[in-house]
Amino acid sequence: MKLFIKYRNLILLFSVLCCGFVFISCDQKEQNTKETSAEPTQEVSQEITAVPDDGKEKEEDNVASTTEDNAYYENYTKTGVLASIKDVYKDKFHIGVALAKHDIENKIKANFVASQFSSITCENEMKADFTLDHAATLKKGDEEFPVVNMKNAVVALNFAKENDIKMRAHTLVWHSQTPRWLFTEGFDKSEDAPFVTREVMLARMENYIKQEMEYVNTNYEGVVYAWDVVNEAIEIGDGHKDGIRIKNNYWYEIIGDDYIEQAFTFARKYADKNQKLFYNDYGTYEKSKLFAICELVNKLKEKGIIDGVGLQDHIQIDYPTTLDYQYAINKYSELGLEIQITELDIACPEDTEEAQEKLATRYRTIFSILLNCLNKGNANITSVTVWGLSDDRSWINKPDQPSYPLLFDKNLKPKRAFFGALLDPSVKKY
Ligand code: 9MR
Repeated sequence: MKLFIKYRNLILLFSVLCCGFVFISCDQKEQNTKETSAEPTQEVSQEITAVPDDGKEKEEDNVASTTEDNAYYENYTKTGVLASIKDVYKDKFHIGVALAKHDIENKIKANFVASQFSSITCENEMKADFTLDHAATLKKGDEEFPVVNMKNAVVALNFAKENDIKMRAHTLVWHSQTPRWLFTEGFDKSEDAPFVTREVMLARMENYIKQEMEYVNTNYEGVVYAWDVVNEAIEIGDGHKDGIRIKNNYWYEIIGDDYIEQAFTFARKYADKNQKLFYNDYGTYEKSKLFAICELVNKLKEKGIIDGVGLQDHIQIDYPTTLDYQYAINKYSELGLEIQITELDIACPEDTEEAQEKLATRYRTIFSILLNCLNKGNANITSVTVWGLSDDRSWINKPDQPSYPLLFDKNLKPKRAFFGALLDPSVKKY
């Protein structure tokens, strides 16, 4: 205490100088952003992390606010002019949407997508169930060569190419939506057909990845910017020491522990040099899963075969907590790779005004966190994709269990959630 009194003036002077320096740096950074970003990109004020009295670092006050100029909701209600979310975030990250082929074949929806999104993902059409051609594989008669046919994905690929929209390719290696015959001797479809050896399976994996990437990159150069190389390979409950999913996972059953690394190695070999390779998963904020993913990704990073982590973010209004969500983003950021939010939706079982207003606030919170992490240089977030265009098209909206989790309603009218995602001042902060 005595020492403190003795040097009190010195400490005060030092604090004032430090504050001044931080203030000038932030101001400078904001100036730089202003210079490079064209309207209507919103400005975001960065708030300082609060440290509570007990000295433990508290949840960040993730409040990114907009200025009055960015009153998107007010403007929409007065003039009917709807802001474009992709334009609002154009200097930050891609704003994407998952689409089915029939969404794109609908002209009204397609035009709307082109006006609002800068990235698309096939909701199903680039999964192995849709890209592998059994008849053509049998016809070819090569035990190591499952034949890929991208006919289900061309509608999306053409749409992206024609409209200068980028694509996330989802997904190459997954335990789900992959036909069992891919793993059996003679590509046999019978239920009890025996599996091939590890060597044959590795050859099949390479040929499968090679064909798909070469097809996309030859015919649609520059369209795909990110590949979900491996999807959902961590399942803590399965009991593997590294958390690898072992149940109902034929890739693991036949190839073994290194199937993930093998997939990334092949993907790196055939990807275009500008394309980014992602590990993608859900429940990424659950602690043991989070640590297992970080371990896995770190190993892949050391080998130079991964560029990013895809956080699916099928979340709820009150789960995970903001603190856990923020913690997870911080942890993944420490990997020093890109982060993409790949499948965002927020389950909301009610369509009442009150429930939808809460949803809007939740969207606002999530986008605030992402934006603040990006703006502070803590996280290299390059893309945020919502998993579906409108509530009626959401995978969680089922006839017996409705949900209204997305940004637009079935008539493509913007919901309050849309304005929450824009950090509109009319949407309450949490
Ligand atoms: O939205 C997709 C739905 O149409 C499919 O029926 C389902 C089948 O598993 O897959 C859904 O998408 C999933 C995505 O590919 C991976 N993460 C979870 C998504 C929601 O289940």
